[in-house]
Amino acid sequence: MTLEPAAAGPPARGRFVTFEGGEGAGKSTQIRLLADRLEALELRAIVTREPGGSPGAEIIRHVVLSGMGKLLGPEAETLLFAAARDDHVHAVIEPALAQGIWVLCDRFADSTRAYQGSLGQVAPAVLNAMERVTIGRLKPDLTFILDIPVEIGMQRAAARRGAGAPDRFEAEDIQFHQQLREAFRQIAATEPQRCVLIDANADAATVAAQIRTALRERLLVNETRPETASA
Ligand code: Z5A
Repeated sequence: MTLEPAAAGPPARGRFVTFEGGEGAGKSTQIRLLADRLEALELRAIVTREPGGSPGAEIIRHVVLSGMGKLLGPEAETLLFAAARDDHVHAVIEPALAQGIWVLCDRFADSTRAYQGSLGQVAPAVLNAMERVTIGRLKPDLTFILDIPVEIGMQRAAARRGAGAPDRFEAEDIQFHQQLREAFRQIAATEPQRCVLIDANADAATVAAQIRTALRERLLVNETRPETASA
């Protein structure tokens, strides 16, 4: 889907929905299913991801997932994620929302909080400062945190990867992934208005049904008419 020029008069702002969670939780699968659902409801939506989502940020994605960012140390690696986010927010996310387009984003600032904050031990003050610069007051309207036992998520990711080499984060040990799961669960518990914890240890259709229910309840999406009431 492409961004369209704004029509006369300001359109209602689009909704910003993010998907978070550990390895192999099924974020990409669920984001595609939700995009199809929104399209069926005649809601304009784009699917994007972090790190990446804009040409500049995709270059940085290559650097961090190759492991080169790790060599620079936790704070510098966090700066790389922040630089990617800054480009993505300004080039893609904000313009889409301003045109009334929904933005479905595979990972966002909660991933920095979990991976670089809880796991990488980058200080909250540093993360706060980077958020002020990159996202300002932008916050997801709704965040789905896909929760899955670590062993199952890692099995799914390994099956999808096949003979390919694990990336910088996939290569971390099981303890890292267990702590990561806890960090995401903690975010969900701390911000229940914004976050919905989804049991992702089920078949894709069952997980998608949980997501649609939460979307209906949280963002008042009317599934019987091709339009949405505002929350
Ligand atoms: N990172 C960071 O450190 N800091 C940041 O600020 C940000 C990111 C933004 C990006 O990785 C990495 O960057 C990420 C965190 C870090 N670390 N890792 N690893 P990525 O974008 O390459 O990948 P990912 O975001 O971690 O996603 P994923 O692990 O690749 O998977 P997923 O999107 O959650 O799952 P999926 O691709 O939908 O499904 C995985 C497989 O399982 C696939 O074969 C599916 O067909 C299958 N699947 C999906 N759902 C099901 C169900 N329900 N049942 C059975 N099988 C299923």
